[in-house]
Amino acid sequence: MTRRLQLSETGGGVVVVTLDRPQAMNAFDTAMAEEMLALFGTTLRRRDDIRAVVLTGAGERAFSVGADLKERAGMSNDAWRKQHALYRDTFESLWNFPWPVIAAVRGYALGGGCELALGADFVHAAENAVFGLPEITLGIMPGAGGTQLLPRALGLRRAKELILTGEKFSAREAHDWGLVNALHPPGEELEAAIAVARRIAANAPLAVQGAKRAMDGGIDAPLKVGLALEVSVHQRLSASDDRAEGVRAFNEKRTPEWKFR
Ligand code: CO8
Repeated sequence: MTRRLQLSETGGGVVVVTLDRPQAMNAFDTAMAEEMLALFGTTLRRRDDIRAVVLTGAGERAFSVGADLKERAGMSNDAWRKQHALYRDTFESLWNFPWPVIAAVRGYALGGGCELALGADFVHAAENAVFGLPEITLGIMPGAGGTQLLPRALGLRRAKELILTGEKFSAREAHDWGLVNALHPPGEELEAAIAVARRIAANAPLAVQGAKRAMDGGIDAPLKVGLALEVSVHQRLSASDDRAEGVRAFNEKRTPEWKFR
């Protein structure tokens, strides 16, 4: 079976993961979900040279159009439930990934494809990107984080309108509403995302992981709980070699050499 994901090492601790089914607009079938779960749940997690990941789709037309509706045609309820459990595990492995994940979106990001972008830490998009959660038009509802992540990205009232109508929205709207951090001419979004990933990867790795953990863990907690989480993560960094190296390098006017400890 052909591989569904391609890995490209760009150096500097940044890996690009490409959904590689352009003939199917990078639709997610079971095999793609299994590969992604293995990648984010195990393979990339175990590598000690990773500092940031860029997630993108092959071809001009789509980041991903979500679940493969051809594979799903005629699926029994039981097979559907099992596949959805796999999709959830796959997305959990992305949500819990310890390093920043940046989505570079060109073309359609629909259904699970939109949820994939929502599950990344942030998104850079081509001006031609089209987003949407059309599940409701298919007799289902978003089930890979969409009902929770879209309201957090856009606000509840706008998310309700989009999810309950299933209507698509443009890259410009996604940018204006806060889902997309930056827009680029089509074809330039990937390099832009890699450039941001490289800037992140040049920072102290424990500090990057810690800041991400504090933001993700605190955003839905009461402020006092979030602030307490920040202190506890910060205290662990205070005892790190890289904390000392950062200040030393500043005063010696040189680039720090991080040890990840
Ligand atoms: N699955 C399988 N094939 C697809 C999908 C899809 N999701 N979307 C498009 N295709 C196929 C079409 O069937 C067509 O194939 P063929 O050439 O063999 O007929 C080909 O791609 C081109 O599609 P169109 O002819 O429709 O091209 P258009 O330019 O007219 O339209 C669209 C492109 C707008 C993308 C349109 O195809 C469309 O609306 N597709 C459906 C998108 C959709 O509804 N996605 C949501 C799926 S449900 C879901 O994702 C639930 C998430 C589950 C958990 C997370 C899993 C990742």
